[in-house]
Amino acid sequence: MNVKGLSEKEIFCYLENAKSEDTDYYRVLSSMCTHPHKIAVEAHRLFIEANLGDFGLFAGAHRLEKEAIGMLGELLHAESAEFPSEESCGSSVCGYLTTGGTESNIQAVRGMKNLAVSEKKSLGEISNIVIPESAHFSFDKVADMMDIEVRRASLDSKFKVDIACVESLIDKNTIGLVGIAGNTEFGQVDPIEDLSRFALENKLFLHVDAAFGGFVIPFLEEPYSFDFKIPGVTSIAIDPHKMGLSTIPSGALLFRSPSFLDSLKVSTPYLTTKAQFTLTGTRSGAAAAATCAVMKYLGREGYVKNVQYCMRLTQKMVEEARKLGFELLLEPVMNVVALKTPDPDFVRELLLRKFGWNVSITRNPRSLRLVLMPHNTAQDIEEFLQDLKKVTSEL
Ligand code: 0PR
Repeated sequence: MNVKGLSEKEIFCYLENAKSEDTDYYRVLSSMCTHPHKIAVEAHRLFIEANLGDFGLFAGAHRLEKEAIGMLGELLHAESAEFPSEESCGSSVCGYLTTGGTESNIQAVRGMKNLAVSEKKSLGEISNIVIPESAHFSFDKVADMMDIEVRRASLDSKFKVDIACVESLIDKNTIGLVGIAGNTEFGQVDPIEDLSRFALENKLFLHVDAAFGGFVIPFLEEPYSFDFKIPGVTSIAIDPHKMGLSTIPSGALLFRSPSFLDSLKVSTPYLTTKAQFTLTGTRSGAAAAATCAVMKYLGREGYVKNVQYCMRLTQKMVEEARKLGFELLLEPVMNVVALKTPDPDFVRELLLRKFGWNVSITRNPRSLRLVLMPHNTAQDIEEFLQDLKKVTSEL
Protein backbone atom coordinates (compact mmCIF):
# COMPACT_ATOMS: atom_id res chain seq x y z
CA MET A 1 0.00 0.00 0.00
CA ASN A 2 1.27 3.49 -0.77
CA VAL A 3 2.20 5.52 2.37
CA LYS A 4 0.59 8.75 1.20
CA GLY A 5 -2.89 8.69 -0.29
CA LEU A 6 -3.32 9.58 -3.96
CA SER A 7 -5.50 12.46 -5.14
CA GLU A 8 -9.06 11.86 -6.34
CA LYS A 9 -7.95 12.75 -9.85
CA GLU A 10 -5.12 10.22 -9.76
CA ILE A 11 -7.42 7.50 -8.45
CA PHE A 12 -10.04 8.05 -11.13
CA CYS A 13 -7.41 8.15 -13.83
CA TYR A 14 -6.14 4.82 -12.46
CA LEU A 15 -9.65 3.36 -12.36
CA GLU A 16 -10.56 4.53 -15.86
CA ASN A 17 -7.41 2.94 -17.13
CA ALA A 18 -8.37 -0.37 -15.53
CA LYS A 19 -11.94 -0.03 -16.80
CA SER A 20 -10.68 0.34 -20.37
CA GLU A 21 -9.29 -3.20 -20.11
CA ASP A 22 -12.83 -4.58 -19.47
CA THR A 23 -14.89 -5.71 -22.45
CA ASP A 24 -18.06 -3.64 -21.80
CA TYR A 25 -19.73 -6.76 -23.28
CA TYR A 26 -18.70 -5.71 -26.80
CA ARG A 27 -18.43 -8.88 -28.93
CA VAL A 28 -19.18 -11.06 -25.91
CA LEU A 29 -21.16 -14.18 -26.80
CA SER A 30 -19.96 -16.24 -23.84
CA SER A 31 -21.54 -14.55 -20.82
CA MET A 32 -24.70 -15.31 -18.89
CA CYS A 33 -24.46 -11.91 -17.20
CA THR A 34 -25.11 -8.59 -18.93
CA HIS A 35 -25.34 -4.86 -18.27
CA PRO A 36 -27.59 -4.43 -15.26
CA HIS A 37 -30.72 -2.36 -15.92
CA LYS A 38 -30.25 1.35 -15.09
CA ILE A 39 -32.96 1.14 -12.41
CA ALA A 40 -31.02 -1.68 -10.73
CA VAL A 41 -27.83 0.40 -10.84
CA GLU A 42 -29.54 3.40 -9.21
CA ALA A 43 -31.18 1.25 -6.51
CA HIS A 44 -27.82 -0.43 -5.85
CA ARG A 45 -26.14 2.97 -5.36
CA LEU A 46 -28.88 4.09 -2.98
CA PHE A 47 -28.37 1.10 -0.66
CA ILE A 48 -24.61 0.76 -1.06
CA GLU A 49 -23.90 0.52 2.70
CA ALA A 50 -26.79 -1.78 3.67
CA ASN A 51 -25.66 -5.06 5.24
CA LEU A 52 -28.28 -7.79 5.28
CA GLY A 53 -25.99 -9.87 7.48
CA ASP A 54 -27.31 -7.77 10.37
CA PHE A 55 -30.66 -6.79 8.94
CA GLY A 56 -32.03 -5.45 12.19
CA LEU A 57 -29.97 -2.34 11.38
CA PHE A 58 -31.25 -2.14 7.80
CA ALA A 59 -34.97 -2.70 8.05
CA GLY A 60 -35.68 -0.93 4.75
CA ALA A 61 -33.21 -2.99 2.71
CA HIS A 62 -34.51 -6.11 4.42
CA ARG A 63 -38.09 -5.21 3.48
CA LEU A 64 -36.95 -5.00 -0.15
CA GLU A 65 -35.33 -8.44 0.16
CA LYS A 66 -38.60 -9.84 1.50
CA GLU A 67 -40.53 -8.26 -1.36
CA ALA A 68 -38.07 -9.70 -3.89
CA ILE A 69 -38.49 -13.18 -2.36
CA GLY A 70 -42.27 -12.77 -2.54
CA MET A 71 -42.11 -11.82 -6.24
CA LEU A 72 -39.70 -14.65 -7.05
CA GLY A 73 -41.94 -17.13 -5.23
CA GLU A 74 -44.92 -15.96 -7.28
CA LEU A 75 -42.90 -16.28 -10.48
CA LEU A 76 -42.01 -19.86 -9.49
CA HIS A 77 -45.61 -20.78 -8.60
CA ALA A 78 -45.15 -20.96 -4.86
CA GLU A 79 -48.46 -20.42 -3.09
CA SER A 80 -46.75 -17.65 -1.17
CA ALA A 81 -43.10 -17.07 -0.42
CA GLU A 82 -41.50 -15.39 2.56
CA PHE A 83 -38.19 -14.57 4.11
CA PRO A 84 -38.73 -16.41 7.40
CA SER A 85 -39.24 -14.57 10.64
CA GLU A 86 -37.10 -15.25 13.73
CA GLU A 87 -39.27 -18.21 14.63
CA SER A 88 -39.91 -19.70 11.22
CA CYS A 89 -42.09 -18.95 8.22
CA GLY A 90 -45.03 -21.20 8.88
CA SER A 91 -45.80 -23.53 6.04
CA SER A 92 -45.06 -21.38 3.00
CA VAL A 93 -42.16 -21.43 0.55
CA CYS A 94 -39.33 -19.34 1.91
CA GLY A 95 -35.87 -18.24 0.96
CA TYR A 96 -33.27 -15.50 0.79
CA LEU A 97 -31.10 -13.60 -1.66
CA THR A 98 -27.73 -15.25 -2.20
CA THR A 99 -24.58 -14.18 -4.03
CA GLY A 100 -25.53 -16.30 -7.06
CA GLY A 101 -26.10 -19.80 -8.36
CA THR A 102 -23.02 -21.24 -6.68
CA GLU A 103 -24.09 -20.23 -3.18
CA SER A 104 -27.68 -21.33 -3.86
CA ASN A 105 -26.56 -24.77 -5.07
CA ILE A 106 -24.20 -25.24 -2.13
CA GLN A 107 -26.87 -24.23 0.38
CA ALA A 108 -29.53 -26.42 -1.24
CA VAL A 109 -27.32 -29.49 -0.89
CA ARG A 110 -26.24 -28.48 2.63
CA GLY A 111 -29.93 -28.30 3.54
CA MET A 112 -30.56 -31.78 2.08
CA LYS A 113 -27.64 -33.15 4.04
CA ASN A 114 -28.63 -31.57 7.35
CA LEU A 115 -32.23 -32.72 7.02
CA ALA A 116 -31.19 -36.24 5.98
CA VAL A 117 -28.89 -36.47 9.00
CA SER A 118 -31.63 -35.26 11.33
CA GLU A 119 -34.02 -37.81 9.81
CA LYS A 120 -31.20 -40.43 10.09
CA LYS A 121 -31.75 -41.23 6.45
CA SER A 122 -28.22 -42.34 5.64
CA LEU A 123 -27.09 -44.52 8.50
CA GLY A 124 -23.51 -43.42 8.98
CA GLU A 125 -22.49 -44.17 5.39
CA ILE A 126 -21.56 -41.45 2.90
CA SER A 127 -24.69 -39.87 1.48
CA ASN A 128 -24.94 -39.23 -2.24
CA ILE A 129 -26.82 -36.96 -4.59
CA VAL A 130 -27.51 -37.65 -8.27
CA ILE A 131 -26.97 -34.74 -10.64
CA PRO A 132 -26.91 -34.46 -14.45
CA GLU A 133 -23.54 -34.65 -16.20
CA SER A 134 -24.35 -31.18 -17.53
CA ALA A 135 -24.52 -29.67 -14.02
CA HIS A 136 -22.62 -26.44 -13.40
CA PHE A 137 -19.16 -26.76 -11.84
CA SER A 138 -20.54 -25.33 -8.58
CA PHE A 139 -21.49 -28.95 -7.78
CA ASP A 140 -17.79 -29.89 -7.92
CA LYS A 141 -17.38 -27.43 -5.06
CA VAL A 142 -20.24 -29.14 -3.21
CA ALA A 143 -18.44 -32.47 -3.59
CA ASP A 144 -15.24 -30.92 -2.31
CA MET A 145 -16.72 -29.06 0.66
CA MET A 146 -19.18 -31.60 2.02
CA ASP A 147 -18.89 -35.23 2.90
CA ILE A 148 -21.20 -36.11 0.03
CA GLU A 149 -20.69 -38.25 -3.03
CA VAL A 150 -21.83 -36.48 -6.20
CA ARG A 151 -23.00 -39.01 -8.82
CA ARG A 152 -23.34 -37.84 -12.40
CA ALA A 153 -26.04 -39.21 -14.65
CA SER A 154 -25.39 -39.20 -18.41
CA LEU A 155 -27.45 -37.17 -20.89
CA ASP A 156 -29.79 -38.40 -23.59
CA SER A 157 -29.47 -37.46 -27.27
CA LYS A 158 -31.21 -34.12 -26.58
CA PHE A 159 -28.79 -33.21 -23.77
CA LYS A 160 -31.40 -33.74 -21.05
CA VAL A 161 -30.49 -35.94 -18.12
CA ASP A 162 -31.13 -39.61 -18.95
CA ILE A 163 -33.89 -40.64 -16.60
CA ALA A 164 -33.00 -44.38 -16.68
CA CYS A 165 -29.44 -43.51 -15.72
CA VAL A 166 -30.65 -41.36 -12.80
CA GLU A 167 -32.77 -44.28 -11.60
CA SER A 168 -29.84 -46.68 -11.81
CA LEU A 169 -27.68 -44.40 -9.66
CA ILE A 170 -30.20 -44.06 -6.80
CA ASP A 171 -29.45 -46.33 -3.84
CA LYS A 172 -30.16 -46.43 -0.09
CA ASN A 173 -27.65 -43.64 0.59
CA THR A 174 -29.12 -41.24 -1.96
CA ILE A 175 -30.57 -38.18 -0.26
CA GLY A 176 -31.40 -35.95 -3.20
CA LEU A 177 -31.59 -35.31 -6.92
CA VAL A 178 -30.74 -32.24 -8.97
CA GLY A 179 -32.37 -31.17 -12.23
CA ILE A 180 -31.35 -28.17 -14.32
CA ALA A 181 -33.81 -25.80 -15.92
CA GLY A 182 -31.57 -24.18 -18.50
CA ASN A 183 -28.23 -25.92 -18.33
CA THR A 184 -25.14 -23.77 -18.72
CA GLU A 185 -23.77 -25.33 -21.89
CA PHE A 186 -26.83 -26.23 -23.96
CA GLY A 187 -29.67 -24.20 -22.42
CA GLN A 188 -31.63 -27.46 -22.17
CA VAL A 189 -34.29 -28.20 -19.54
CA ASP A 190 -34.13 -31.56 -17.73
CA PRO A 191 -37.32 -33.65 -17.36
CA ILE A 192 -38.19 -32.20 -13.96
CA GLU A 193 -41.57 -34.00 -13.78
CA ASP A 194 -39.84 -37.40 -14.12
CA LEU A 195 -37.26 -36.43 -11.52
CA SER A 196 -40.09 -35.31 -9.26
CA ARG A 197 -41.73 -38.73 -9.59
CA PHE A 198 -38.48 -40.48 -8.53
CA ALA A 199 -38.05 -38.01 -5.70
CA LEU A 200 -41.55 -38.63 -4.35
CA GLU A 201 -41.33 -42.42 -4.79
CA ASN A 202 -37.96 -42.63 -3.02
CA LYS A 203 -38.56 -39.82 -0.48
CA LEU A 204 -35.70 -37.74 -1.88
CA PHE A 205 -35.16 -34.00 -2.06
CA LEU A 206 -35.20 -32.43 -5.52
CA HIS A 207 -33.28 -29.22 -6.18
CA VAL A 208 -33.84 -27.39 -9.48
CA ASP A 209 -30.97 -25.24 -10.68
CA ALA A 210 -32.74 -22.49 -12.63
CA ALA A 211 -29.91 -20.00 -12.08
CA PHE A 212 -30.04 -19.06 -15.76
CA GLY A 213 -33.42 -20.41 -16.89
CA GLY A 214 -35.44 -18.95 -14.03
CA PHE A 215 -35.65 -15.55 -15.71
CA VAL A 216 -36.11 -17.08 -19.20
CA ILE A 217 -38.48 -20.07 -19.07
CA PRO A 218 -41.50 -18.31 -17.46
CA PHE A 219 -41.38 -15.68 -20.23
CA LEU A 220 -41.07 -17.99 -23.25
CA GLU A 221 -43.99 -18.39 -25.64
CA GLU A 222 -44.24 -22.03 -24.60
CA PRO A 223 -42.96 -22.26 -21.03
CA TYR A 224 -41.65 -25.56 -19.69
CA SER A 225 -42.76 -26.98 -16.40
CA PHE A 226 -39.91 -26.75 -13.89
CA ASP A 227 -40.94 -25.02 -10.67
CA PHE A 228 -42.94 -25.43 -7.44
CA LYS A 229 -46.00 -26.40 -9.48
CA ILE A 230 -44.31 -29.80 -9.68
CA PRO A 231 -44.96 -31.51 -6.35
CA GLY A 232 -41.54 -33.15 -5.82
CA VAL A 233 -39.50 -29.95 -6.26
CA THR A 234 -38.11 -28.99 -2.84
CA SER A 235 -35.81 -26.08 -3.74
CA ILE A 236 -34.99 -23.76 -6.64
CA ALA A 237 -31.98 -21.56 -7.47
CA ILE A 238 -32.75 -18.52 -9.64
CA ASP A 239 -30.32 -15.68 -10.39
CA PRO A 240 -31.49 -12.09 -10.82
CA HIS A 241 -27.91 -11.14 -11.86
CA LYS A 242 -28.18 -13.19 -15.06
CA MET A 243 -31.35 -12.73 -17.17
CA GLY A 244 -33.02 -10.84 -14.29
CA LEU A 245 -30.98 -7.72 -15.22
CA SER A 246 -30.05 -6.99 -11.60
CA THR A 247 -26.60 -6.11 -10.29
CA ILE A 248 -23.94 -8.60 -9.17
CA PRO A 249 -24.14 -10.30 -6.62
CA SER A 250 -27.83 -11.24 -6.92
CA GLY A 251 -28.89 -14.85 -6.62
CA ALA A 252 -31.86 -16.38 -4.85
CA LEU A 253 -32.63 -19.68 -3.19
CA LEU A 254 -36.19 -20.74 -2.43
CA PHE A 255 -37.26 -23.76 -0.38
CA ARG A 256 -40.68 -25.38 -0.41
CA SER A 257 -40.51 -25.95 3.33
CA PRO A 258 -39.10 -23.74 6.11
CA SER A 259 -37.54 -26.83 7.70
CA PHE A 260 -34.70 -26.49 5.16
CA LEU A 261 -33.78 -23.02 6.36
CA ASP A 262 -34.15 -24.17 9.97
CA SER A 263 -31.61 -26.90 9.24
CA LEU A 264 -29.11 -24.30 8.04
CA LYS A 265 -29.36 -22.05 11.09
CA VAL A 266 -26.47 -21.10 13.33
CA SER A 267 -27.00 -18.82 16.31
CA THR A 268 -25.68 -15.28 16.13
CA PRO A 269 -25.64 -14.15 19.76
CA TYR A 270 -24.23 -10.64 19.26
CA LEU A 271 -26.24 -9.51 16.22
CA THR A 272 -29.61 -7.78 16.03
CA THR A 273 -31.03 -11.15 14.99
CA LYS A 274 -30.72 -14.43 16.91
CA ALA A 275 -29.85 -16.79 14.07
CA GLN A 276 -28.55 -16.85 10.51
CA PHE A 277 -29.18 -19.46 7.83
CA THR A 278 -27.23 -17.75 5.03
CA LEU A 279 -23.82 -18.99 3.88
CA THR A 280 -22.13 -15.60 3.93
CA GLY A 281 -22.27 -13.31 6.96
CA THR A 282 -22.17 -9.80 5.56
CA ARG A 283 -24.56 -9.61 2.60
CA SER A 284 -25.25 -6.94 0.01
CA GLY A 285 -28.40 -4.93 0.73
CA ALA A 286 -27.59 -2.99 -2.44
CA ALA A 287 -28.10 -6.07 -4.61
CA ALA A 288 -31.40 -6.80 -2.82
CA ALA A 289 -32.61 -3.25 -3.51
CA ALA A 290 -31.50 -3.57 -7.13
CA THR A 291 -33.35 -6.87 -7.60
CA CYS A 292 -36.55 -5.62 -5.99
CA ALA A 293 -36.46 -2.35 -7.96
CA VAL A 294 -35.79 -3.88 -11.38
CA MET A 295 -38.43 -6.58 -10.92
CA LYS A 296 -41.03 -4.00 -9.94
CA TYR A 297 -39.98 -1.62 -12.73
CA LEU A 298 -40.00 -4.17 -15.55
CA GLY A 299 -42.87 -6.31 -14.34
CA ARG A 300 -43.84 -9.45 -16.24
CA GLU A 301 -44.22 -7.47 -19.49
CA GLY A 302 -40.69 -6.09 -19.28
CA TYR A 303 -39.18 -9.55 -18.81
CA VAL A 304 -41.31 -10.96 -21.65
CA LYS A 305 -39.85 -8.25 -23.93
CA ASN A 306 -36.33 -9.03 -22.72
CA VAL A 307 -36.71 -12.74 -23.43
CA GLN A 308 -38.45 -12.10 -26.78
CA TYR A 309 -35.50 -9.92 -27.82
CA CYS A 310 -32.93 -12.59 -26.88
CA MET A 311 -34.98 -15.35 -28.55
CA ARG A 312 -35.24 -13.28 -31.77
CA LEU A 313 -31.46 -12.96 -31.79
CA THR A 314 -31.19 -16.70 -31.16
CA GLN A 315 -33.50 -17.43 -34.08
CA LYS A 316 -31.51 -15.12 -36.34
CA MET A 317 -28.24 -16.78 -35.32
CA VAL A 318 -29.70 -20.22 -36.04
CA GLU A 319 -31.26 -19.35 -39.41
CA GLU A 320 -28.26 -17.48 -40.76
CA ALA A 321 -25.74 -20.03 -39.46
CA ARG A 322 -27.72 -22.78 -41.25
CA LYS A 323 -27.73 -20.75 -44.48
CA LEU A 324 -23.93 -20.67 -44.24
CA GLY A 325 -23.85 -24.46 -43.88
CA PHE A 326 -23.33 -24.79 -40.09
CA GLU A 327 -25.21 -27.38 -38.07
CA LEU A 328 -26.47 -27.23 -34.51
CA LEU A 329 -26.03 -29.74 -31.68
CA LEU A 330 -29.66 -29.20 -30.67
CA GLU A 331 -32.61 -26.97 -31.53
CA PRO A 332 -32.23 -24.08 -29.02
CA VAL A 333 -34.64 -24.20 -26.11
CA MET A 334 -33.58 -20.83 -24.78
CA ASN A 335 -31.01 -18.21 -25.78
CA VAL A 336 -28.05 -20.60 -25.92
CA VAL A 337 -26.81 -21.96 -29.26
CA ALA A 338 -24.40 -24.89 -29.65
CA LEU A 339 -22.87 -24.71 -33.13
CA LYS A 340 -20.88 -27.55 -34.69
CA THR A 341 -17.59 -26.51 -36.28
CA PRO A 342 -14.40 -28.38 -37.11
CA ASP A 343 -11.88 -28.02 -34.23
CA PRO A 344 -14.02 -25.72 -32.00
CA ASP A 345 -11.16 -24.97 -29.59
CA PHE A 346 -8.98 -23.62 -32.40
CA VAL A 347 -11.92 -21.74 -33.95
CA ARG A 348 -12.60 -20.12 -30.59
CA GLU A 349 -8.98 -19.02 -30.31
CA LEU A 350 -8.93 -17.59 -33.84
CA LEU A 351 -12.24 -15.75 -33.35
CA LEU A 352 -10.78 -14.00 -30.33
CA ARG A 353 -7.31 -13.36 -31.71
CA LYS A 354 -8.39 -12.14 -35.15
CA PHE A 355 -11.74 -10.51 -34.51
CA GLY A 356 -12.11 -10.00 -30.75
CA TRP A 357 -15.12 -12.35 -30.33
CA ASN A 358 -15.52 -14.07 -26.97
CA VAL A 359 -17.24 -17.40 -27.38
CA SER A 360 -17.08 -20.51 -25.25
CA ILE A 361 -17.11 -24.24 -25.77
CA THR A 362 -19.38 -27.10 -24.73
CA ARG A 363 -17.50 -29.97 -23.07
CA ASN A 364 -19.09 -33.11 -24.50
CA PRO A 365 -19.28 -33.06 -27.47
CA ARG A 366 -17.14 -30.02 -28.12
CA SER A 367 -18.91 -27.27 -30.07
CA LEU A 368 -19.06 -23.45 -30.10
CA ARG A 369 -21.35 -22.20 -27.34
CA LEU A 370 -23.02 -18.86 -27.99
CA VAL A 371 -25.22 -17.09 -25.42
CA LEU A 372 -27.45 -14.38 -26.92
CA MET A 373 -27.91 -11.76 -24.23
CA PRO A 374 -29.53 -8.30 -24.08
CA HIS A 375 -26.14 -6.70 -24.80
CA ASN A 376 -25.97 -8.40 -28.22
CA THR A 377 -27.48 -6.95 -31.42
CA ALA A 378 -28.66 -8.20 -34.82
CA GLN A 379 -25.62 -6.52 -36.37
CA ASP A 380 -23.34 -8.49 -34.00
CA ILE A 381 -24.78 -11.70 -35.37
CA GLU A 382 -24.21 -10.72 -39.00
CA GLU A 383 -20.62 -9.68 -38.28
CA PHE A 384 -19.96 -12.73 -36.15
CA LEU A 385 -21.14 -15.18 -38.80
CA GLN A 386 -19.03 -13.49 -41.48
CA ASP A 387 -15.99 -13.78 -39.22
CA LEU A 388 -16.82 -17.38 -38.32
CA LYS A 389 -17.07 -18.24 -42.02
CA LYS A 390 -13.65 -16.68 -42.68
CA VAL A 391 -12.07 -18.53 -39.76
CA THR A 392 -13.53 -21.94 -40.61
CA SER A 393 -12.79 -21.68 -44.35
CA GLU A 394 -9.11 -21.18 -43.52
CA LEU A 395 -8.93 -24.46 -41.56
N1 0PR B 1 -26.06 -22.83 -12.28
C1 0PR B 1 -26.10 -22.61 -13.59
C2 0PR B 1 -27.09 -23.38 -14.44
C3 0PR B 1 -25.25 -21.66 -14.18
O1 0PR B 1 -25.29 -21.46 -15.51
C4 0PR B 1 -24.34 -20.97 -13.35
C5 0PR B 1 -23.40 -19.96 -13.92
C6 0PR B 1 -24.34 -21.23 -11.96
C7 0PR B 1 -25.22 -22.17 -11.46
C8 0PR B 1 -23.43 -20.51 -11.02
O2 0PR B 1 -23.83 -19.19 -10.89
P1 0PR B 1 -22.87 -18.07 -10.27
O3 0PR B 1 -21.72 -17.94 -11.23
O4 0PR B 1 -23.73 -16.89 -10.19
O5 0PR B 1 -22.43 -18.55 -8.94
N2 0PR B 1 -23.25 -19.98 -15.31
C9 0PR B 1 -22.23 -19.21 -16.01
C10 0PR B 1 -20.93 -20.01 -16.02
O6 0PR B 1 -20.29 -20.19 -14.98
C11 0PR B 1 -22.02 -17.87 -15.42
C12 0PR B 1 -21.24 -16.93 -16.25
C13 0PR B 1 -21.55 -15.62 -16.18
C14 0PR B 1 -20.15 -17.31 -17.03
C15 0PR B 1 -20.80 -14.70 -16.86
C16 0PR B 1 -19.41 -16.39 -17.76
C17 0PR B 1 -19.75 -15.08 -17.66
O7 0PR B 1 -19.00 -14.14 -18.34
O8 0PR B 1 -20.57 -20.47 -17.08
